[in-house]
Amino acid sequence: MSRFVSYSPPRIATDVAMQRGQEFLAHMDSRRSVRMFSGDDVPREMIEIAVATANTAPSGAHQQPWTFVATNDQVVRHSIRVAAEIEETENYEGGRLPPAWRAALEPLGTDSDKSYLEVVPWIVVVFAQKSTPMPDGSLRKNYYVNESVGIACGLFIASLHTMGLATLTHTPNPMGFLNEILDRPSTERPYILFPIGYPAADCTVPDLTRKPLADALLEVPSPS
Ligand code: IYR
Repeated sequence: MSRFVSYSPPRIATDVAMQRGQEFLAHMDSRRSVRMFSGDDVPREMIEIAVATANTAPSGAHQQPWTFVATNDQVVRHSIRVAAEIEETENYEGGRLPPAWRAALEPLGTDSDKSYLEVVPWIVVVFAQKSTPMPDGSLRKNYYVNESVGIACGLFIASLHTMGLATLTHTPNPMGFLNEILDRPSTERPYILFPIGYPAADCTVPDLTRKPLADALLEVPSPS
């Protein structure tokens, strides 16, 4: 039996709404993925705020199928770096990345060096719960897990950027080692690893542009 409560957020005047929307757009457009971090400390509360924001995401059947695992432990970050570099060395130097994939990555200048994993004060690994153990011992199957966790990660990134923090949607491949290092059950799959910190003073990012709105947004003409 569902229960409903009233929901009536205030209607915002269109001009004010568009102004806000434009400001949010400009803010998000100033975000870049970062691989060159400062080692400056980031208070735990900022990580908590970002995860609390992610935790507001809509999800399939409101199952909220995510676990955010945060660490600022030097030893854990070292273990993650070592394990990630073993996999990425196989990818880049061992020929596991197909040539077309390597070519697609070339403009980003990525390689098997993941030293930023030890520079950043925080790593947050997001796990997707394929199923969730319930208090009665049963296992609940979750729906639309990828969509739900992806949306939560988007909100997480937006929150970090709002606080002036930098991150990278890092997906060392394969990343099953994260279950072991972070002690997560086999019902959870590592989804994205976020190194989090301030950008290094001499940080550079690839000179990329975003595709024009006309390529991202199509409008279906009304049938005449
Ligand atoms: N996981 C590798 C390769 C990689 C893949 C994509 I798609 C990227 O956008 C960036 C990197 C790595 O982390 O280097």
